[in-house]
Amino acid sequence: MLAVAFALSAFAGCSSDDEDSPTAEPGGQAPTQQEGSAPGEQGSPATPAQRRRPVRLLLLGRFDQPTYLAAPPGDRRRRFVVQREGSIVVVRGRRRSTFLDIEDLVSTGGESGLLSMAFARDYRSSGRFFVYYTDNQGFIQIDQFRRSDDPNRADPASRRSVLRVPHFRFNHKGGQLQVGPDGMLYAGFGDGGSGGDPDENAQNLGRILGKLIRIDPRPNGGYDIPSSNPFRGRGGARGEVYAYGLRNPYRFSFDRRRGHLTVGDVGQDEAEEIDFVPGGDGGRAPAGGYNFGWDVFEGRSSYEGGRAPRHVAPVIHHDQGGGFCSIIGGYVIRDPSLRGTRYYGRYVYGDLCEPSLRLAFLKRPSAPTRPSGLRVSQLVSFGEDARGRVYAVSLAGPVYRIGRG
Ligand SMILES: [Ca+2]
Ligand SMILES: [Ca+2]
Repeated sequence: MLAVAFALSAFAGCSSDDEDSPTAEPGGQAPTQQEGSAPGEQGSPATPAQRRRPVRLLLLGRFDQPTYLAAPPGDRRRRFVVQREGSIVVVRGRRRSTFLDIEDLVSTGGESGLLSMAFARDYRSSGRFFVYYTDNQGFIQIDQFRRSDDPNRADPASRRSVLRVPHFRFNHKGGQLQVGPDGMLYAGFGDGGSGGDPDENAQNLGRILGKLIRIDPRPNGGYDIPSSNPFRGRGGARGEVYAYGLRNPYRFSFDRRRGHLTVGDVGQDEAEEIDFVPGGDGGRAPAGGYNFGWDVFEGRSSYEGGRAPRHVAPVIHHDQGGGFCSIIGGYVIRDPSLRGTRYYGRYVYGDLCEPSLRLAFLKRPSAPTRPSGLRVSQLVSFGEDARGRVYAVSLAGPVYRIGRG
């Protein structure tokens, strides 16, 4: 259902360098403090008084239809905010500038736009990063770019296509890129759109749509398929496939400490779900091969019937009757400054229509979940920076850090 609310939100884009004073949070509860306005927020050790401060939404800034936030590994200072129409803003302290502008390449109808980015594990030396967007034909495009000589600017001429996937409907465009604990690039693709997966992509291992894939991008475009991929070499299957049976895995992530995989798979008319697979020893990525069930199942309910081999049922299932419309998968919180709070080690997630951010204790077969008390309207994503700090992104403009303030 992501499309409806995306479309409703399209006119609500906000903007400008509004960097002043605490701001009322759009969900309507306590005022939100500007990030960095309190001593200790920008890196100096927290005093005992600061450690007693409540966890709140701290405003990083307002952006033009932000869709995502990320940071290069080891970069403790900068945050990169992805904007739907096709630009990336680099934020360093109170300053911000345009890192990349590819608005001429990006389409923005329906659930389209520039939807995420990911930095290569060796970004410091290679300058390589990846973007996920819908192109002017509505096809899904993953590109590689490189940083320019200026660390706060990408080189637009460095563009290389990694992967392009035809897609002919306005919805279920996927949108997430992650560099996993193994350094490989993971991407999530919707099932091709409409309702009920009419092309039967999600259960078809021969198609990229309705999947998470794992690839190893080559330095100058294209990619290799990792030898460890679960379906590599199997007849009729695409070797890129890492997990399948997905409707629209709009947001997924890995726990930076434990390697756990979590996927927020947007539901049809009944259920919104979170899928969870524990990480391997030493925080390795899960091996792959999971079938998350669509369209044999929607959430925990039977949908179209048939067989779903290797089915991994969701650990969290919300009925849409409860105000949920499009689940927004988040992150396991590993922000060291939140140790000792009920946030640390919990998985935070939310929904585009239901503004209450939720915290879950991840376990199989069912994960207990409760409201966090924090609210963000038009929630469109979470993000994580190099220090493990977690952010909530509203398509209406504000980007918040979940922190003490
Ligand atoms: Ca179907
Ligand atoms: Ca499922």
